[in-house]
Amino acid sequence: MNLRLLAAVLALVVPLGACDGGGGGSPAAATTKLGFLVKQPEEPWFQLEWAFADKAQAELGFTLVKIGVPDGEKTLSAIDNLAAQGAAGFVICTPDVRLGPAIAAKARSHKMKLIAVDDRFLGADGQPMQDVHYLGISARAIGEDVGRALAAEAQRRGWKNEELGVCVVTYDELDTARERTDGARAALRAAGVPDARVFLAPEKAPEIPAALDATNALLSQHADVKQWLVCGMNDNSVLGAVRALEGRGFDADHVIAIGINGTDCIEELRKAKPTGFYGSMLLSAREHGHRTISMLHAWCKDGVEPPLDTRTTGILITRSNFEQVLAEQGVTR
Ligand code: FCA
Repeated sequence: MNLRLLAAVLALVVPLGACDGGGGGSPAAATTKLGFLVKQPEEPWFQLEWAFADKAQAELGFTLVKIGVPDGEKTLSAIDNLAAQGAAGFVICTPDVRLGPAIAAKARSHKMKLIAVDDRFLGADGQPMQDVHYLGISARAIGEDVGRALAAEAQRRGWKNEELGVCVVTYDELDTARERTDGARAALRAAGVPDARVFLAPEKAPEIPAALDATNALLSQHADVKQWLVCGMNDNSVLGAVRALEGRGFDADHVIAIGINGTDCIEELRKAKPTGFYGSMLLSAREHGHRTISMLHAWCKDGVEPPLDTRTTGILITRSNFEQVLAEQGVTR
């Protein structure tokens, strides 16, 4: 609590102090204001992106405005609001990738710079907007890592590829989600798991309750399966599936589930009694929060344009190494 308070106080004080040193003019005139808009501010992943953006603010001396944008209306009014405050640009994880053209047009109308993070904008033609600067994960490769890790652990336990079931919690509306689960499926196939053992559970939203519902529907159809592998687009999708499996009596000995993010499963991995949630691909919230806003800052302040497309990697964390890796990566203290 005290640390949080200290962080809040620093966030207010540091930008003014920092720009006193570098700007030359009055502090208010020299400070660049930047926005960071995220679709699900309640998700630990996005809270960490913000926390790393806060660090960049403290180091570089700009003013950061963080806004949660759960829907299209809130997104467009948040951009107007930023413009009214004199912001020079913003980083955004949009609540809907099809808002891309509207967000880009609004940024242009206000002469604001823009970087999309995590979820890539789609144009009116349904294709990624390649002219909008983007930083996201190497979704296919990270999904493949999940598939390989699932297959390796199943093999270690002596599970038979022809008998186990794979529950793939899909969210195909989002390219980065589809690429992740497609990658996992491809790696499982390459490891010898027959396609006929792979079952899809489409979730309505990338959230625990939606994944739980989707998995329950799937499990009703496959009551004969005794050992399950689980993958999905992120930790919450996989956690929902693990909860559904627990509801039907499947414990850690009968489930191997691997998430993506690594930030939304910390409590799960800390549980004294292991659950079916075996591990996660830890993404770099530092790159997504600190690097995006730093690139935006350099672009707005010094005219240094960032690369159009930047991709980040992941690291597998399990119960045996997560505390150490999370601490090394600056996710936990
Ligand atoms: C998407 C997901 C998040 C996170 C991010 C990198 O936005 O919804 O949970 O995985 O990509």
